[in-house]
Amino acid sequence: MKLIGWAVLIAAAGLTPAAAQAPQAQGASPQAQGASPQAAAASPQAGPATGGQRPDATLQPGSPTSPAAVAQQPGGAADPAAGTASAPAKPASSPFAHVAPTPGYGVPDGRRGLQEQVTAIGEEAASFHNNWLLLLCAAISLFVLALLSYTMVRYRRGRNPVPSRTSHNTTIEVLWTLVPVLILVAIAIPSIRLLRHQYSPPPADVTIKVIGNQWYWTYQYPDHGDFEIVSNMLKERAEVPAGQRFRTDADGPPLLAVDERLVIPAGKVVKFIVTSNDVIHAFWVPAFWNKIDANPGQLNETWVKVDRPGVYFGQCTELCGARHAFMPIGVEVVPEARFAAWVASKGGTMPGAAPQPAADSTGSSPLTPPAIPAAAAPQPQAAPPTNATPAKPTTAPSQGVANNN
Ligand SMILES: [Cu+2]
Repeated sequence: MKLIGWAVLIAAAGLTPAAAQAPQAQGASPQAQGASPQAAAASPQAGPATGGQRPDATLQPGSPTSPAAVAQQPGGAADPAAGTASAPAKPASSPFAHVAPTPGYGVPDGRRGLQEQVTAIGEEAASFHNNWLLLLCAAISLFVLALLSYTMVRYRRGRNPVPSRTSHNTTIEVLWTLVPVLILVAIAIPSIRLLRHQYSPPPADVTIKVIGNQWYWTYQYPDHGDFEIVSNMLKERAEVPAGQRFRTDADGPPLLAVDERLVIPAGKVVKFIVTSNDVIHAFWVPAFWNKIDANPGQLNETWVKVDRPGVYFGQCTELCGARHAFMPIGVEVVPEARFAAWVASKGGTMPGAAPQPAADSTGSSPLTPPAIPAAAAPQPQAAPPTNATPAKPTTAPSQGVANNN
């Protein structure tokens, strides 16, 4: 009996750590929930605790969930596995010199109203809002206020002891039916025109897959060697251990600056395919006007064409959990030559470059799957020869083609 008892104890001891780790690794809900009240009030302290279990905990179940150590700083596709070492991330991204944001563009600066728009759609929408909708709303409100005031004063009981018994007035009834209809038509025409422009994108020059995660963003560049960028919010100097990267003014304002920006070329049509790995997030960059939900299991599409190089910040705009407020979006628009340099600094290739990206070519040639990943893709994808390789192209390119139209 004693032996059996010991055996049970040992078995239990062996099982417990695994069982205990599972919930932490998955959602980290116990830790995150516990820390969340503090996190909301004082992001710094709780930040490392919850932010730490982001990619490594979910992607690599075996890795030690050392939250404080993992912290931020993924440094792109090459680094996530590194996990605990945050210092090496900096050298990886340092060859490409990022620019500082320009005040007044892409950054909230205390002004009221919409941010300065840098896309054609944004300009059209902002003009529609500022020069038409707002004026119309103001005019209607003032008219109704004036009518009410006049009625209250002119027809008050003291001045008008015998009320009118009028029950019908054809002219007024026609007017108060017709005028609202005309107003709605006057709103609908520019509104539908704007929607048409927004949802009939020109052919995409660059396609980027945007993935929301609790609570950070990943950006994949399927046309450029299929590399991936992991983007986390930068914390303040006092919030990170010595030696780790913290936010500076060149990175951007607090709560918006990120360690890895989403970099896109200026003057090109960039298609964003937006989805999520866990819950519903929303991708929103105010200066671009676009806002679209990132739903798990669904590909949404939006697009931008930004001519003005610069840095533009946005945020997740769907309440997605304890650290929803701490997953900003930083977009850097760069001239095409600098975009190519940035792609190269991330280990990617430009579409025209000598080694053809694997994602595009495998879709049309499932017969020779092993050769292409071996030549082009530095990813661990190369291992599964027949099953995994065709699976990926069939989903990704087919969506791309369908969405191109
Ligand atoms: Cu979110």
